[in-house]
This record gives sequence, structure tokens and C-alpha cells, in this order.
Amino acid sequence: MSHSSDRATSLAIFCKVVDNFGDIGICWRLARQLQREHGVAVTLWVDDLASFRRICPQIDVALGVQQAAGVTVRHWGGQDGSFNPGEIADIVIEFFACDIPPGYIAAMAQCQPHPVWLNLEGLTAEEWVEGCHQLTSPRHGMIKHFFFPGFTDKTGGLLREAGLEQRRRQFQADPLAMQAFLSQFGVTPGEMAALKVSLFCYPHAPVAELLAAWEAGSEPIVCLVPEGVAFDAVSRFIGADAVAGVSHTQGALTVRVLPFVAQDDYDKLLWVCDVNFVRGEDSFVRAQWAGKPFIWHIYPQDENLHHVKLRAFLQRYAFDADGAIDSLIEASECWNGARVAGQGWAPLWTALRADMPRIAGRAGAWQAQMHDNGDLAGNLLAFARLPR
Ligand code: TRH
Repeated sequence: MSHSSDRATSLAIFCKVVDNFGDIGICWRLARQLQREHGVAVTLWVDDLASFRRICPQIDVALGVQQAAGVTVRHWGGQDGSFNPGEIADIVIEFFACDIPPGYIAAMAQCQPHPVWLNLEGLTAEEWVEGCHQLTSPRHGMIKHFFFPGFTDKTGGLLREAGLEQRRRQFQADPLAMQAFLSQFGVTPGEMAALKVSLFCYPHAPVAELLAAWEAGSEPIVCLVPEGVAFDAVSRFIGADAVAGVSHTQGALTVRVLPFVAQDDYDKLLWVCDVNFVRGEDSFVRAQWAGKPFIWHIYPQDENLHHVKLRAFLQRYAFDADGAIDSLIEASECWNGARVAGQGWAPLWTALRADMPRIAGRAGAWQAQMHDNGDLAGNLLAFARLPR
């Protein structure tokens, strides 16, 4: 364990991939930012390199240890093994309450001083997080701290890299760069002029209904969907397996299946589209930084707890000076099964489409509000470096 007089210099993140790409997506983003912007020596322990490789193609799934973007990536094989105190980082982060190896904890307890131990929690807009953020709990003779991302200044804030806003604005002001980005996926100049929608959701979203509404509508729409997303509904629309590279046009709608792209390119996809359907936690936050209207498909939880979380977010987000943005609230709730789309998706979409300038205005104001909370990596590091 290395101790400089006033600054922590090494940090370990333990990531268990429970499901999908959000766990590693968030940890990878955080790891890179801590290294790049704060000069921290980061080791990212991850148990599923195959999932990691989907969002970061340079990852070699056969390697126990490798370097990527200045971060040391270690395959966490579930084995325990023993560690000596010299191998322990100054700051240890367990993501989503994953159990870090007992051998690692034992070595942490031998360090003097003990490393700063943080449990990085999931994102929710519910008010209770403010009361739980930075709470402590004694463990193995040490203190574990709970750190919550969030949407207010009484939480850890959201992941946001320095210069992100500038990169986005530059890209969106450069039609040639946007064209080049889209044409690599086969998007034609005609399609570029259509309303562009990216679609990332869980399999239970009412995708078939939405596609039908777009198909029957009067506005040309191009829906860009990463491979593997809404596979059944998209395959039915296309009339063949929805694999990367295939596309199909029917009525006003063209659906194009994209390869699953690297994480930085996914940002560009959100920036280039007019509307984004996102899910989970990480793409949800990235859609907020894209500054475009978006619909969130929240990760489902038992007893419809996710509906509570969805409404807590909408309560913060879907209001402006003129009051509630009803079309956004209705479409979001229907997309998540929290409300029945009584008249089907056509009127929901029509209302949402009409409100898009208003929603885009709200998106800009929201960004400014979120910026005031600082960013998660900076807030987390500042907390870890507090004298204790
Ligand atoms: O993949 P997800 O459904 O992950 C979820 C959530 O994190 C959820 O909160 C968690 O409990 C669950 O996992 C276990 O959605 P999310 O969070 O948006 O993560 C997707 C990541 O994949 C994100 O970092 C963006 C990235 N991505 C790419 O890199 N390329 C792509 O083409 C796409 C579509 C996504």
C-alpha cells in the first residue's frame, strides 16, 4: 500500500458483472476517468472479461492481467488467494455491494492506516439516498462507507468526464463527422435526413407496437438498433434475423441493425440521433449528457420497485416552467409497463414528437442543473481523501 503525505495514489475497483453491460460499463468509465483526470493508479478487478470486451474491444479475454487506457485490468476469477498489505490499494471500491475477496479484506485490515473502503451503490432519484449517502458501517475492524451517485448536491452526482460537453458540441456542429460516423453503419444520405432514433431497451419493451406506429406514420424515421437488442421484435419487422448490417424499410420506417459498438462510439450514436431510447444506468446517464429527448427503460425489479424509481426520476426531470411534460411522462410510463397505453402507441408518439422542442429545452436546463453537483469521480475522490 503506497501512502503519499496528503494524496491517495492507488485505487482498486471490484466489479462483478451481474447482468448485461451496465456493471462493467460504469466501472470502466469510472476507472478511466480516475486515471486520466486525477492521475490515480487504478486496478479494475472484473469477473467477466467477455462482457467487458463487448464495450471495449481491446480487452483480451485470455489474460489474467492487462493494461487498457492506463488502467490495470485484472481478471477476478472468483478464486480467493492471499494478498499482502503491499498489494492493497489506498482506496478500495466495491461496486454494487459485490463481496471482495476475503484474502483481500484480511490484507486491508493489516494495513496502517486502513485503506478507504467504499461501496459504490446504484443510481436512483429517490429522496432516501440523500440520507444514506456517505453512511458508514464497521466491518472487520475497518469502516466501510456507502457512496451513492445521484441527482442532487447531497449525493455523489453523476459520472461525467471533463471536456465531455465540449466534445459533444464539436461533434454535433460537424455534419461531416456525423455523416462519416453514420455511414460506417451503412446509413444512407437519405436516411440521415430522416428523424434518427437509437433503440436500446430490455426484451419486454413494447417495441413491436412502437415500430408499427412509426411504420404507419407520415414522418420518415430511421431506427438504429444495436445487435441483440429487442431481437424478436426487430427480426419480425425485418423479416430475418436481426444481425448487424441488416436493414429493412416499410412504410415510413427504416430499421437498421448496428454492431454493438465500443463505449465511446455509443456516446456518438446518442449525440447523432434526434431521440434516444436507453436503459439501465449507464446509457441512461449518457442520454442525459447527449442533451436530446430520451425515453428510459429502467432495469426491472421485484414488486415493480422500478416503477417507483422511474416516477422518482420523472418527478425531477419531466417538469419545466410550464409544468409537467405530460407526453414524456405518459410515454415513459407506458414504455415501462407502469401505465397502459389505452389508445396504442400512435397517439403517444404523436404527442411526444410534438413536444420534442420543449423536451430538448428541458434537457439543456437539466444538464446545467446536474453540472452544479460536480461529477461522481471527482466527488468520490474528494470524499476518499478527506482526513479521517
Ligand atoms: O446493459 P444494461 O442493461 O446494464 C444494467 C444496468 O446497469 C442496471 O442498472 C444493472 O442493475 C444491470 O445492468 C445489472 O444497461 P446500461 O447500464 O445502459 O449499460 C450498457 C453499457 O453498454 C453502457 O456502458 C453503454 C454500453 N454500450 C456500448 O458500449 N455499446 C453499445 O452498442 C451499446 C448499446 C451499449
